[in-house]
Amino acid sequence: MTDSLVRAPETDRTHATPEQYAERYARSLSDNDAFWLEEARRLDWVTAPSKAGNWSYDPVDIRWYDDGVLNLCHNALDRHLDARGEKVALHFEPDDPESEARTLTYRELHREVVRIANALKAIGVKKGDRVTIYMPMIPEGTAAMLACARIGAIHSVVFGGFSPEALAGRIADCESRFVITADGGLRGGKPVPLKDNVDAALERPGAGVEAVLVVRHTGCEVNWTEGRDFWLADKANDADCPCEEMKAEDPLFILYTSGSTGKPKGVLHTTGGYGVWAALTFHYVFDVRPEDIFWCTADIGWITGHSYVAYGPLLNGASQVIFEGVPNYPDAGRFWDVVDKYGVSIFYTAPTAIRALMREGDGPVTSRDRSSLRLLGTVGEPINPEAWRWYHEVVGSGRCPIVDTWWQTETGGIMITTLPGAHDMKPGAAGKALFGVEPVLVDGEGKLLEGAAEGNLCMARSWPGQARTVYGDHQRFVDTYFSTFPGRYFSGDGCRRDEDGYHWITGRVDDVINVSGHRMGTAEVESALVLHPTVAEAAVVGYPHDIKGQGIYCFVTLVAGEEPDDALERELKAQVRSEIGPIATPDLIHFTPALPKTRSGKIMRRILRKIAENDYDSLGDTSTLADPGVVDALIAGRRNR
Ligand code: 6R9
Repeated sequence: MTDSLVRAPETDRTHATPEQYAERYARSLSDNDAFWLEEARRLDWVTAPSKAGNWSYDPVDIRWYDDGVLNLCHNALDRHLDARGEKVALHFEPDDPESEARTLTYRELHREVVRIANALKAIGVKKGDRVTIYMPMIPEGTAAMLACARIGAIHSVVFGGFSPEALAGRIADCESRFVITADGGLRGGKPVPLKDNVDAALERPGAGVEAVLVVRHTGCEVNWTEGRDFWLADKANDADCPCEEMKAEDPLFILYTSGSTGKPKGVLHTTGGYGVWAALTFHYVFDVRPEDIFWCTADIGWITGHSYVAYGPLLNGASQVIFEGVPNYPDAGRFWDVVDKYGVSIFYTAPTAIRALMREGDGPVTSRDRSSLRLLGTVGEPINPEAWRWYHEVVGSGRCPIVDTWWQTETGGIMITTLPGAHDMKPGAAGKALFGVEPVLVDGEGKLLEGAAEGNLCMARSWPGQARTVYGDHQRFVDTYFSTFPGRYFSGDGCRRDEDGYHWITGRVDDVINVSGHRMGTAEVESALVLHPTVAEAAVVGYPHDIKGQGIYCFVTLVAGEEPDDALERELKAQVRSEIGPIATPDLIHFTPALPKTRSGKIMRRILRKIAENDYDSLGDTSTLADPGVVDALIAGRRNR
C-alpha cells in the first residue's frame, strides 16, 4: 500500500492551506514575472530589480533579476543585527559529545565572517576570484562561504571527504588561487587530515595556489609552507568590511557534481536568483517559525549544505544546529541526543542515514525524548516506503509531517515536495511542484506525457535558483541538460506521476548512480580503475543496496597475462579511494574475461545492470551482442552481495 495517504495533523495546518497552495501555484505560473518580483522582496536589494525572468532554453541563456544589485552576506547577517542580533544563528555540536559545544548569535557570526573576509582580503582575494573551501563541519566553514559572498569572491566548496587528487582537480578546473582549510577534522572519533590533503593536492600539476588560510581546529600537527600558508587567526581582524555590491547575475559559487561523462562539472550559481530561491524554499517547505531550531545534517560540501545550512536558514534569520560528526558515534542514538540537547524542531536528513539507523532498531530512538520535533525532511535519493514509515512512526512518533524533497545541485533548491499543511503525504512520493516550478514528463522521443504517466523528468520553464552554466564550459551545460529534449531542462531522473499529480522519482536514467545520497558518475569510477596497470577495461553500474540505496558494482577485465586475486581486488578498491575518495569505494569487483559489447564496440550497460541486480530473466534482447556467450560467463561469475 505504498500509495496510501498519510494525513498531516490538523495542528500543522497553519502555514499554507491546500487552497492557498493551489491559488499561489496557479498564479506563480500564470503571472510569473509579477510573482517572482514579489518574492524577490524576501531579500534586501541595493537596487531592486525591475524585471524577474529573462531566460531562454534555446539558445541557453538564463538570467533572473538582471538589473538588481544586492549582497547575500548582508542578507544573511547584517540585516538581522538590529532585530535579532542576539538570536542564535548556529549551535555547533562537535564530533565528540564531551568536547565543548559553541553557540554563535547572529552578531557573533557576523563578527566571525567579517574577520574571515578581512583575512581573505589580506591574502589578496579580490572580487570574482575563486576560493576553494575544504573544511570540516564547523562554524568557520559556513562563515568562510559567507565571507566570500561578502567580498564578491566565488566559493567552491569541496567536500572534506574527497581525496587530494579530487581536490586538486577541482582547484585546477576553476583556477582557484586560494584555499581555506582547517588543520584537521574529526568524524566519528577519527581524524581527517585536511591540511595534509591540501598539501598533497597542491603538489599536483595545475593546482598551485597563492595562499592557504588554515583554521586551527583539532590542534593536530601540520606541515607548513612559509609564504603560502597562513593561520586564519594571524590574518583575521575586526576592521570594517563593507559588503560588496553584486549584480544579481554575478557568480556566487561553483559546486562540482558528477555527471554521466567526463570529469565532475563545476555547476555555477549566481547571486540574486539563487538567494531568492534558497530563501523562499526554506521558508515554505520547512514552515519555519521564529522559535524553531532547524537542523540539516548535510555537509557544506554538497548542495544541501549550501542551500539549507549556509544560505536558506540564515537568509530567513532562523536558528540552526550544525554537526561535525556522524549519526552512529558514539552510538546510534547520537542524532536524537543532539535533537534533545538543542530542542531541534525541524530535522532534515538523507534516506541512507534513516536506513542505517533503522537497522539498529527502535531502542536508540525511543530512549530519547524527541518531543521538540515537529517536522521531518528527507533529501538525496528516493526513500523506500519502509524507511519512510519508520521515520514517521518511530522518529516522529507519528506526530510529524515528512517533507520528501526532490531537487538537485543544478536546481539550487527544493523543486518537488509536499508542503506541510497543504498536502497529504504518500510514503515514497516526493509530491508536488513548488511555486514557479513546472515539471513535465516526456517519453524517450521527447513527446509530452499527460495525466498519470511515467517518463523523463524535465522542467518546462526556468526558476530563479536554476544553475546558469558549467564553469568554463557553457557548451557542456547545454549538451548535458538541454540537448536531449530541446526546449526543456532535463534532470536526468525518471519519474512516475500518479493520478493525484504526485511525483514518484524512480532514479537516474543516465550513467549516474546514487550512493548514500551522493551522485557518482560511473565514468569517474571507471577512469580510476583503468589507471591501474593490470586493468584493461572497466564498466561500473549500480545495484540495490540495503543501506546505501545503490552500491558500486565494477566489472573489470585484466590485461592479458594478469590473474585476479584478493590482493588485486583490495588494490583496485584502494585505487578508487585515493583517486576520488572513500565514498566512491567499490562494493563489488567482478573480474571477467570480457564485457558484453555491441558489434560497434559499445558496452551494453543495460545487460550489466541486470546482472548486477541479479535479474537474469529480463536481460532483454542480446542478439545485437558481438559475442552473446559473454553473458553466460558473466552470470556464472556473478559476485554475491
Ligand atoms: C539535493 C541533491 C540530485 C539527485 C537527483 C535524484 C536524487 C534527490 C531526491 C532524489 C528521489 C528525492 N534525489 N532528492 N531522488 N527523491 N527526494 O541531492 O542534489 O547531489 O545534485 O543529487 O539525487 O536522482 O537527480 P544532488
